[in-house]
Amino acid sequence: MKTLYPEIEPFDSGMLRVSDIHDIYYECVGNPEGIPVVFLHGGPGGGLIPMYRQFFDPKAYHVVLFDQRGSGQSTPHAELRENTTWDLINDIEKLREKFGIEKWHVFGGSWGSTLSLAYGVTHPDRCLGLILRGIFLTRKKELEWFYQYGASEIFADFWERYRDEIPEAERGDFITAYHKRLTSDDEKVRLSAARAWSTWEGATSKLYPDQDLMEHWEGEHEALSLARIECHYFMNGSFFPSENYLLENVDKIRHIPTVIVQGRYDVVCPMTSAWDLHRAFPEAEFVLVPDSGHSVSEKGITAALVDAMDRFKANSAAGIS
Ligand code: STX
Repeated sequence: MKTLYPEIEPFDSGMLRVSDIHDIYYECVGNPEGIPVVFLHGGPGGGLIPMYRQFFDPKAYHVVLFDQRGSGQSTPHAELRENTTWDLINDIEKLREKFGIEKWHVFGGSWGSTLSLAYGVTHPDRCLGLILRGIFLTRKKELEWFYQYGASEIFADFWERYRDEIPEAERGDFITAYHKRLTSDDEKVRLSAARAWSTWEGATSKLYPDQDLMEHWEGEHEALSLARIECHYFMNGSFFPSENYLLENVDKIRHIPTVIVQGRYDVVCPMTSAWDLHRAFPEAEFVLVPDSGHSVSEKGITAALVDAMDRFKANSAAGIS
């Protein structure tokens, strides 16, 4: 089974001004002359961790990673103004132009898969390939499953904290109730809601709950950006013009070499969405990992992603796109 490439430091990093208020942090790893890849992290609001650099053979790939608006080291932190899906797509284009890249592979999991699909249907000519993991189409039923009722039945123990943050009278609509608190003027209210929201996601991301992951999302910086930005996007239908926008537009990307990697026991983004995408986009390779939850750090998911990137590298060397 394949594992991650060794830890690696960026050969370049910096801040890029993308609006009157936002600057985004970016970093490049690997070979500056290599095959270009852009890495799209989850959430939205999840930010980068160093492990995301390690899916790519550093001799073969030039990987550009960045913290989406308000996430990670991007500033202002956890900012919701001028923060929409379309702003992020424009930022990806600004980065592509900054590095003089004509086309690149687009690699994203979870919300990163959503954003990869949205970027693909908007700029199909810029995509060499799409590598998508833990498919998330941001439809109402997906949000209800995770934030209202469904996942609550499987992770009843961790659900309590998420539930108890909200008074009973407001539990008919958790996302709205959380939004009120996450945008409160009271810093304590914001932080408490952010920690409850983010640790729910951290606790449910792996087949076997991982204490380190939960502690990571308990951190003030991480919890605030993940919770505030996710909730802001989900209150706004992720800024898509229609509920089924990504599936309705899938024909625009069906010519792009694509791999879909999905964990069967993904409770954050259940397999139905990956399956719907597979049915709508049968040309894409569909890899179902039998013993994994949602997280990119599940061994089977990591192996499938590294393998997909190694195969794209081999095809590219052989002159096959
Ligand atoms: N959020 C889906 C998503 O993108 C509903 C996601 N799931 N877990 C994550 O992101 C973290 C890795 C940021 C915890």
